Amino acid sequence: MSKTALITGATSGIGLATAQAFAEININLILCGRRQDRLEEIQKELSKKVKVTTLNFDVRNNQEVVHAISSLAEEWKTIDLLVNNAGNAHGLSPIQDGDLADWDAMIDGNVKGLLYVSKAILPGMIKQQSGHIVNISSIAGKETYANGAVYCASKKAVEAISEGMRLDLTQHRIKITNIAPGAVETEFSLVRFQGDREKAKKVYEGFQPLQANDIADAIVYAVTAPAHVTIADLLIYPAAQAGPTTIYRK
Ligand code: NDP
Ligand code: 8X3
Repeated sequence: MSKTALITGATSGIGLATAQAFAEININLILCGRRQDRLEEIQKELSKKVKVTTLNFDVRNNQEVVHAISSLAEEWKTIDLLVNNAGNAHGLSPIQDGDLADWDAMIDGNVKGLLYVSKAILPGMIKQQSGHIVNISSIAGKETYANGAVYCASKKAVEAISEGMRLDLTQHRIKITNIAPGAVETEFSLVRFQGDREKAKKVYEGFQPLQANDIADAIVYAVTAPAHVTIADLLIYPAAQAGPTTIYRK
């Protein structure tokens, strides 16, 4: 029987590429995000291959999360795979100049949002005694870089949550995969720099960054591993990258 995946942040970048890759291997999709027009467009595209439904909610709002997930029709209630991908960086500045709204957006979205969604999905997985959660962390979760303290803190939290989830949920036959990408060319930098296209473009200049489908390939590898294998943690760089801010550019 086909599996069902719920993917947060499926409206662009890594989440969208993962949805497309899952559709290729016959995984039915619950696509989540806030941009309704994109959810509808992607549903239309991927429905040609698998069953697709969409949920529009902000991961920062637990009421919205609980309402959306509990509103799923009976045929969507058995969720085999959860990809906790929604998240972004907001701003890049020394801690003393940090903007409170940016801090809230990162801590509430990248950390609390991931927890809220997991909390809503876990009772079903525990009841089934099976499941697989993929948490999208970052190189920022492994090493802190200047001007990125709060984003890095949010991703270090993701790393700790992945470890803790594995410790608590392995006994329920739920696998946890933590994936930490380096520089991936998505809308990530556009969001970080509040829509400044010039600034966002510069992040990826002079080297070949990862593309969203490179990370989707790794997610597919993790979720299709044999039942007795857990891919616990992956750090994935573009070939030109050697550290969070060490990138060899032409
Ligand atoms: P994008 O900006 O392209 O995608 C972010 C996705 O998250 C969008 O689909 C967006 O959907 C969703 N999202 C953001 N905030 C919320 C929210 N509050 N509620 C619901 N959905 C939200 O970036 P990426 O694909 O690059 O980012 C995906 C993940 O990968 C993030 O967790 C990011 O931190 C991580 N990452 C990215 C790297 C990179 O270099 N690009 C490297 C390492 C990790 P919508 O706006 O429709 O809600
Ligand atoms: C995204 C990669 O290096 O901009 O998590 O933090 S980085």
